[in-house]
Amino acid sequence: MTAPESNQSVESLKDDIQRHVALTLGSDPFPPRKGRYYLGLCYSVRDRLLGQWLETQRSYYDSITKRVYYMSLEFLPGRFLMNYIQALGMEEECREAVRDFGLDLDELLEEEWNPGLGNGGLGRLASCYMDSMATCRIPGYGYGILYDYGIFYQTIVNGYQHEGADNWLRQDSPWVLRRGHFMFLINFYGRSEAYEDSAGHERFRWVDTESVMAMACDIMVPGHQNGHVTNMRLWKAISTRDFELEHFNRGDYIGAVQSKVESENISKVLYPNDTSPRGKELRLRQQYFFVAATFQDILRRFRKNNYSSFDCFPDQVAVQLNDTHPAISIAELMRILVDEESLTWETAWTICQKTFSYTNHTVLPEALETWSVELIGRMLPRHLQIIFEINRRFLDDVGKRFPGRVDLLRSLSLIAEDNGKQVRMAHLAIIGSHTVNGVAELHSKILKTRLFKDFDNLYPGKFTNVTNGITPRRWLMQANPALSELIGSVIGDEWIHDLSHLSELAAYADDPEFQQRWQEVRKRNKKLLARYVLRKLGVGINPATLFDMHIKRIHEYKRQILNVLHVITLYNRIRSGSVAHHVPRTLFFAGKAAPGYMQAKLIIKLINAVGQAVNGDPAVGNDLRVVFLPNYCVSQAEKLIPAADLSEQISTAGMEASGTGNMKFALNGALTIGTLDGANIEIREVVGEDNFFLFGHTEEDVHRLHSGGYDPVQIYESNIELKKALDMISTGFFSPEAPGLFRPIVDSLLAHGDYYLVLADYAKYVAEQARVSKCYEDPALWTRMSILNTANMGKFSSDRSIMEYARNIWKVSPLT
Ligand code: C3B
Repeated sequence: MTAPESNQSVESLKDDIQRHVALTLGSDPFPPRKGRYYLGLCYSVRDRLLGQWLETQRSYYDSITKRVYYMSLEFLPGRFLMNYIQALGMEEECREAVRDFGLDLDELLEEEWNPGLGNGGLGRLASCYMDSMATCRIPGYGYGILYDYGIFYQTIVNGYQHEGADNWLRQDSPWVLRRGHFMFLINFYGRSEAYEDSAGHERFRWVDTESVMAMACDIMVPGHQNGHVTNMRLWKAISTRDFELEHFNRGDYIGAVQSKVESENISKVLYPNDTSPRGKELRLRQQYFFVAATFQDILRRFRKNNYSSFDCFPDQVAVQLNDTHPAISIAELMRILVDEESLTWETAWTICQKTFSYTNHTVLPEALETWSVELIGRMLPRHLQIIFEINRRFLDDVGKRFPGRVDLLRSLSLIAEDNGKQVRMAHLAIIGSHTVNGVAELHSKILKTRLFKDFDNLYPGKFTNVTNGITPRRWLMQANPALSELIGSVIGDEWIHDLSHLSELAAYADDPEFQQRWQEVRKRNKKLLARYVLRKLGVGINPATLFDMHIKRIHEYKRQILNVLHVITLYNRIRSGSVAHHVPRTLFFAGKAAPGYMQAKLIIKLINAVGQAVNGDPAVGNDLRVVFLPNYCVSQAEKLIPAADLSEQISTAGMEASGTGNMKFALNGALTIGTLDGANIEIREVVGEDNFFLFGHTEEDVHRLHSGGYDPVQIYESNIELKKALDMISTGFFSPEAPGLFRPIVDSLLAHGDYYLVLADYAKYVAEQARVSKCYEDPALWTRMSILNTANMGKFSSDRSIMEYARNIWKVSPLT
């Protein structure tokens, strides 16, 4: 008698796990140990995916299809193991197999380190998009850098952020496939040399360069149960032989090793500055390194198809620039086409403009990348020449169309002159691309009407919007199995592929039985989180309280301070007994501050100090708790979000380009308290005004207040509760050991003009929070609102975003 198929597959999986433990890891499979069996399972799952991956890559070649190159200096994929298991539809099988060894799958999953190859939203978006490209069968690749050290590991010591090294590759990752045979030479420095070609034309070549090799390292990104596996290719810097030889010949052994190490530094570490680039030489090297390697790979594939001319290049290749980080691509493609392929400037430029599209992710002025002309000229001399030539032709053209408008030339130029000569990378990206998009409707509107207004006039139709999205596979199915199961039990599983199906849940919003099941799931998730917090922090929290979460990078524009002021206000009300009835809350904060961003680091200290005061005050009891969870990352978000009641999306209007955390919360049934900013606006539109807690000044108000007349001191003087909260911060109530510690925070709000308009929004925020509490006291109402949030989030699937890019920008169709 043959065993049923499932038994067979469980048995063969078990064999594979043990085989890998013994033969791949060289470990004794007995007794089964967690760490080893985790790896054995990884390799066994990977084996099952590799065939599909090879098949997918082959199908690209066979169908000679146009492919998308998603270029991003950051990716935040989160853990892979469960993602692969679910993509292959083998969760039950895996659970059973490891159970037979006396192990628990959920515990094994916790063994995996998060690849922290990104800072925050931009990197996580790139990973959601990879997931959707695979699931929607859009032919393409992700390209980036395999950093040895990802975003730093955050610990909190005495309330302060400490940064530790994130050596995620210390133990080889089972997911990274190193391709020693895909190596490209990357040049830097040297000079541009003019020469005459055989036809007597003046041409240029880049000579006397220093070089480094880029080695391809691949990570598979599977679609959901569709056999399609997309490749994410990350480059690692490897020193070149010549480089070493030069020193060896001089007998300088140590020098040879040192220069090897120095050249490999390029892919050593991710820059940890979210939204504010630092003009560091190594960062520009990283950008060009990954751009040059990627373009050699693109051209290798293009040539494989034996095209007779480059004219059809844009029919084969679409390159998406994820922010300006890869914008040097435009000069690089021009260099290849003009210098190496001998195309005319005009032909090359047409090809460029048809190939590139650019996504802008922020309007914060400090975040717009510029590189000094001096630095580019030294590191990439030929590229600087090309950038000047692009600019010369561009300004010529503008000058002809708008004679006498010197102001316009100055505002559009690729070169800014006010602060030493700087190349504006956003301008390069705009003029070298056929399409520029923002990431939410409001943000795209700001690009057109404020930041890049003159460009929009110049190129009508070039600017467009693609509202961000998130993958429902990771952010609902994987992160929230209990809710997924409940949803599946009433509307089936089609939402996994087509999130608009969630709308069928709306019919159950008032159904008492469904409401009860919904509440039970949410309660269970909150209990799981409480257990996690107890384990991690040793702090007990009560799952019956309102879970209020503010988790994202720490930045003044995200206004964690506004939240803290509300917490202090609640604290004061509880202490003074001025609220007859208080709805108990637990405040969750998590997020990293850029290591050099002192104000953000002080905010972390303040959150922890307030937490210490509140949590330790017997007068408060269980009514208010504040926890700061260290080392926020994708896996931690997956634990927090399904347990949230309230999602804090309280940035100054106009400053958060989109946000994607806001979407993850609403999808999981949390209600949002938020400003009219980024994608909040569109979330509120779909979930309905009644199911969203709105407050605060609009983007236009902000613009007006910034133009003059805003007086935070007057607000401070006239609001007793606000004044009290601020005075407590500034006089050392939360820092008795160093009373002046938090002065810089209060100074930024009072003495320095409160640029982020915290005080301007305080009263409305506190009032809206009171409405939150009131609604929470009515479980039937709250549950209805929660169900309707989930039900209406279909629009925010990254599948929808990716299909918009594919149709409107890349002009590619899904493979059949
Ligand atoms: C972020 C923005 O701050 C978010 O509003 C947005 O949702 C995401 O990008 C994705 O579009 N962002 C970032 O994480 N890093 C930057 N350098 C710029 C923007």
